[in-house]
Amino acid sequence: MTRLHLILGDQLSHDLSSLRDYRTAQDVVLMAEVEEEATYAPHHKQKIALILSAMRHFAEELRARGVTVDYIRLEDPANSHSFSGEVARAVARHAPSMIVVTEPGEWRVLEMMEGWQAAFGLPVEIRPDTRFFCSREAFAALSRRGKTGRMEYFYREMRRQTGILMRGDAPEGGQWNFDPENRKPLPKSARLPQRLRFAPDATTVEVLNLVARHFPGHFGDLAPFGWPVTRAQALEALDHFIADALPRFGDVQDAMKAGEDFLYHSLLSPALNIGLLSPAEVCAAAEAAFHRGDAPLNAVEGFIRQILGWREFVRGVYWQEMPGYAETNALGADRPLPDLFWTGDTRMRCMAEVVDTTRRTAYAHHIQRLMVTGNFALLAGITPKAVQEWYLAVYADAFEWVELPNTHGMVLHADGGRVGSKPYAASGAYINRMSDYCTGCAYDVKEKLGPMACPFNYLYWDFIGRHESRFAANPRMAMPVKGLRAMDPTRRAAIRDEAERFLASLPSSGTSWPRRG
Ligand code: FAD
Ligand code: DLZ
Ligand code: SF4
Repeated sequence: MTRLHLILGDQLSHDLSSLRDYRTAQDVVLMAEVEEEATYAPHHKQKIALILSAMRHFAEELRARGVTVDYIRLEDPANSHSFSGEVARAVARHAPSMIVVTEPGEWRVLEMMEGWQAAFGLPVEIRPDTRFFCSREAFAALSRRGKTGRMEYFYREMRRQTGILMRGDAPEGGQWNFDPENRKPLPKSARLPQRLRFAPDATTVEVLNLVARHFPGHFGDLAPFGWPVTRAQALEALDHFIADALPRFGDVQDAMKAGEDFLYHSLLSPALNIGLLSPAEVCAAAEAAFHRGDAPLNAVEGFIRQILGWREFVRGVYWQEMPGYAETNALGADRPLPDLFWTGDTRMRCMAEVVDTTRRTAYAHHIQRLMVTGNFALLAGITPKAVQEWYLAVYADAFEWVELPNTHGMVLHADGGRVGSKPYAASGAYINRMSDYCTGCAYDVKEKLGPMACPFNYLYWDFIGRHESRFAANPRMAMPVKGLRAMDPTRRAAIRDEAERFLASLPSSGTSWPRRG
């Protein structure tokens, strides 16, 4: 009897658990391009193009290996445009004895899958996603041992378990974490590597045209499109990063520069998250560069920590805390998302730069996401749901399992401290130290109040003031609370007024940007 193996757009890995026992003579793989997935969040045009092109390439690779692929294109007239609808139609076509899937990356889709057994009267086997270092069960077991409260302790446990960057029982170089060496601004003399981008082939060009026709109102530019869409391209991108960017990745990991989108970052998150690369092979490539003497330990440890530590940690938190996690709003933030997040129309140069990068590339690096747009959303008290929808929509690498804990946890502290022990709130001084944005900004980063003052300065103190009693109870926020309490009351009132006036002046249309054309 035929088994129906469903593969989703972020499951493009030949060693996927749902493909493990595929039988060439009997079984069928179903892949479906559906509008529901392109519109449940208003995804950036490049993100949709990336996934559809990579799906089409992957289907061809499967066929070349003798797999029967039932591939439903977006413009197929009979397309029902949802996963459930396409599984229902495939069940009618193939009369399978069972449905096999790998667990998805979103709670929403898992819930959908859990309803299929009853809906179709067939067994549905939902297999663990084995493409991570730490399974959901292993994370739960580590939690029982008290190892998942903070990323750092989870990460050390992952280092011990995998042996990555270990010398026996001790961390390579005698230290677990080299972060203090990785916070330098970009030197003026820095020579940035030429980044490897991939010219669209015929399949990608076809998909780019499809996206232009179907989703013209979505956020973001479609061209230039340079993301890897096959495993072969993703492996090339990995080699390029290891050789040309990893050696300098560490020192200036937190730096930002106007007009430079990528600096020394890997740009590998889209390929990792859709399954073209595995986290294990990426970490192994970085570790090998260290052992060859091609990259220093601070760079390699800093890079591996992002994947073996943060990426695995946020996935564990996502599955442990959902579905309630998506509803968290510990700081009671209730302001709508200002339109400038979509338009970039602001005199704040840092915000305009990051929104512009995002629009052109469907990418921004971590510090831009955390300390510019994220910091603004935190200080302004924007409602977590709106911020979360924005981050899920605008980045090519955005999938809820990784995006939600970064947004609700790391950026907004909406989860009350599950991901981070304190909010990453900062005034303009931080952005000035780590970037060149403030030079040429309409505001003055040194001014604290008045029409020329950098908005981050008064927004910062207003934020501390709004949450004074909560932060007073957090030892890691003791310094800013002390600073606020040392301020004279007239200054505090002026800060509150200035912040309120500034925030009230920001247009917010109340609806999210992209309306489909
Ligand atoms: P590099 O700087 O080269 O880092 C290497 C890899 O480490 C990345 O490819 C990524 O796989 C991993 N990584 C780094 N930081 C994190 C992190 N905080 N959490 C999980 N993995 C991490 N990353 C996503 O993959 N998808 C998202 O939807 C996403 N949303 C984010 C939202 C916010 C508000 C913030 C602050 C961060 C978010 N991140 C997300 C994490 C991080 O910003 C991106 O992984 C990174 O910018 C991707 O670029 P890169 O591949 O060049 O990363
Ligand atoms: C994001 C996305 C988009 C835009 N389109 C599709 C699609 O047409 N077909 C598909 O199988 N997957 C798509 N995806 C990825 C899914 O949204 C993703 O697999 C789920 O959110 C689970 O992580
Ligand atoms: Fe951003 Fe303030 Fe610097 Fe302008 S002065 S770029 S608003 S931090």
